[in-house]
Amino acid sequence: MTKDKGKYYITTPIYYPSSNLHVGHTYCTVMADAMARFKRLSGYDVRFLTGVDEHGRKIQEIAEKEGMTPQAYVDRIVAGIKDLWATMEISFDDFIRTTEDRHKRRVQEIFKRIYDKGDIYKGDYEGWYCTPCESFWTDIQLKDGKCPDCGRPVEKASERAYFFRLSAYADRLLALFAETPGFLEPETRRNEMIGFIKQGLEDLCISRSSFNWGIPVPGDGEQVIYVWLDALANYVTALGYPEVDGRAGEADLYRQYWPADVHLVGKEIVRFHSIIWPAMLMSMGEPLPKKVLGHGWLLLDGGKMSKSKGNVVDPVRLIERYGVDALKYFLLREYTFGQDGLFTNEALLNRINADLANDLGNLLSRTVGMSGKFQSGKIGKPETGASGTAETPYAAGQGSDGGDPAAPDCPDADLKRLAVGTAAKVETFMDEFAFNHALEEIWTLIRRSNKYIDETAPWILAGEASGKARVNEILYNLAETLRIVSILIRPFMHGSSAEIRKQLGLRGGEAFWDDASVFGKEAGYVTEKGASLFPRLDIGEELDMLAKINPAGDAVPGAEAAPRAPSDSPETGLGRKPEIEYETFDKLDLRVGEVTDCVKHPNADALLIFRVKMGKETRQIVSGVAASWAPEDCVGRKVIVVANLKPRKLRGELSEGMLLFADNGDRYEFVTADAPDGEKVT
Ligand code: ME8
Repeated sequence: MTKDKGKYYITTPIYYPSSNLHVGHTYCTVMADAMARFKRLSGYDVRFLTGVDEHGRKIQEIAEKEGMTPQAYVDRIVAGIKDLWATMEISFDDFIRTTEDRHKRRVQEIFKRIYDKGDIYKGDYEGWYCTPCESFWTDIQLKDGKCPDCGRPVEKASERAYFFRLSAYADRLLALFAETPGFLEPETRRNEMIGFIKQGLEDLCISRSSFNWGIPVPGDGEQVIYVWLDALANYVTALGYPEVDGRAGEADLYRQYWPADVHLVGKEIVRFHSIIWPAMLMSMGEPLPKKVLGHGWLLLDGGKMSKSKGNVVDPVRLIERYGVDALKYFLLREYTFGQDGLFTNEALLNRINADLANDLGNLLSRTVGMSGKFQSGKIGKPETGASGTAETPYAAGQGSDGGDPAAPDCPDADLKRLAVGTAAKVETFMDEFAFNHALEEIWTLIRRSNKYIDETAPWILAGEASGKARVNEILYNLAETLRIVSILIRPFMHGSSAEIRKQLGLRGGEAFWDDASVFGKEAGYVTEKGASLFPRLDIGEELDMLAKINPAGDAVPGAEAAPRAPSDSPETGLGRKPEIEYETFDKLDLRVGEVTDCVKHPNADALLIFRVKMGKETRQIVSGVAASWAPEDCVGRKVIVVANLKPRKLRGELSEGMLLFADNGDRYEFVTADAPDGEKVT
C-alpha cells in the first residue's frame, strides 16, 4: 500500500491569544492541516505543531484592562482557540502554550546555552519601540517614521537589557540564503531578507524590564525574556529540547522530527523566522529548519484583516452556517499561496454553489440517486465492459485505456485516464504548496465525471432491455471515480470525503493515497442515499444575511430558522401578514407526508429531527417543536410538508423542507390530512 517516506515536521505560528482568532489565522492553520493530512495519507511520519504565544506586554495590558490576571485572560481565550480547532477538525499532534512549564524551563535553558556561548551580553538599549509588534527598530529601519511591519506609530524607549549578538551571524545568514535557495520562499521574501541583512544587522535586545508577564531571565529577577525569543523556541521545546527533566527519552521527539521540514508563517513574521531563529539555532549549534514559507494576507476592504484593527471575519459564524468543509475548501481554493487575497462573502458563496453544490454535491447525488433508481443500490464490477473489454484494475501510467480499444476517445477511456492521472498532478502541486491548483485538478476530474453522465445518459439506457449491463458499467465507473475523488479530497475536506465513502458503501477500511491511482479496485458497490453534501444557496439571501451579521455577540445563525408562525394579536386579528397574489401561493409545493422516525437534535434543545416519507422519497426535516412533542409521539403521524423549500442546515443538521403546525400560543399541533403520503395538498 503506502510506503514509509520518512518524517515530516510542519508548524504554524503560535498565535497571540490577545483575542479570538479570525479567518486569517484560520487560513494559515487550514493550509498546515491540509499539508499534514496529505503527507500522512501519502506515507509520511508527520508531526504537526501549533499553539499559542501567551507572554508579552500586549497581553498583560489587555488582561489588566479586563480586570483579570494575564494567566486567567489567556486561559479563557486559549480555550476558545482549542474549541475552534476542534470544530475545524485540525489534526495537530501537539498544541504548545508558552505558559506551560515544559516550555518555560527549556527557554531558560536555551537562554543559558546562548549566554554560555558568549552570544548574550548586558547593555543599554535605546530605540524606537512598536508595542503591538513587540519590536525595537533603528532610525533607518523605520518606514516614514513608523513601524516597518505594521505601519503604526512607534515610541522612543530605553532599557537596561540583555542583547543577542545577531550581528555576528550576518555572514553565515547570507551564506545560508546563497547556498540554500529553498530555505525561504517565496523568492520575493528571500530578496527582502538578503537586503535587510546587507543593510547591517544590529544586535537584538532580548529582555525587557518594563513589564513582568514573561519568562524570567535566569538569574536576573528584573528582566523577562523577549517574547519573540520565547516564542520562536516553541518549535523545539515542544519536541523536548533542550533536555531539562533528566528523564530518559525526553528529547526523543526532537531526535525524530527536528529539523522542521516547514515553518509556515505569515509574510510579516518571515524576518523573525529566517533571520533571528536561524541565528539562535546557529548559536545553539543545532540544525536549521529546512524551509520557512511566508504566506500572503487575507485582506478586507483593501487592508489586512487584523485583530488590533478590529476588521475581522469570525470563522465560527461561517462554519455554523456553511460547514467546516465549505470554509476550508474556499480558503484553499480561492487564494494563491504567497500572495495577498481579498476576502469577500460573495466569493465564498459563489465557490460553495459552483464548486461544492453544483459540481461535487451533484456528482454524488446523481450517482447514488441513479444507483438507487436503476440498480436498487447495487453496482457490480463489470465482468466484461459493455464496450467489449474485460475490466481489470487500471493504474496510472498503464498503456491500456480500460475502455473500447477501438475508440480511445470514448468517454469511459477518457474518464479513467483522467481519474488515475489526477493524484500525481495533485502531488506535484502540493509539493509547491499550490493548494488552489491541486484542488483545480481534482475539480477537473469532478466536472469531467458530470459531463460523462450527460454523455452516457444512463436514464435513457435504463429504459431499454439491452441497456442494463451498460447502465451498471457507467455507474461502476462513476462510483470508482467518486472513490478516487474521496481519497483526493481527503486532506482538504475530511468530513465530505467520509460522507462520500459512506454513500458509496465503503464502510471501514482506510483510504490510502496510492489507491487514488487505481481504477477498478472495488469488487462492487452497495450505495446508500444520504443527505445532500452541499445544499445550493440562494446567494442574494445569504449575502443579506452575512451583511447583517455583527461580529460581536450576534445570535447563532440558523437558530432563527426554526419554524415559528407569528401568533396573532387581538388588535390585528387574522390579517397580520400582507396580502399576496395567488401566483405566490401557487409556488408552494405542499405534500402529505408520514413521519417514519423522529429524534432530538444533538445540539439544540428546541429542535427535533424528523424523517418524513412522501411517496418514494424520504426526507430529513428539522423543526422547532421539541417543547411540544416527545419524539416517540410523532412517529406514524401524517403531516403536511412544504416540499420545495430550499434545503438548509439547522445547527449542523440538514433540513429538506418544513412541516406545518398550528400554533395556539402554548404549543404546536400537527397540521394533518387523512390521505396517502406523497399526495399533493392544494
Ligand atoms: O505573530 N491573513 O501571532 P499572531 C492571513 N505570536 N494570515 C493571517 C492574517 C491575515 N489577515 N492575520 C494573521 C504572531 N494571520 C506571533 C507568532 S511564531 C513563533 C509567533 C496569521 O496572532 C499569519 O499566519 O499575530 C500570521 O503570521 C499569524 O497569523 C500571526 O498571528
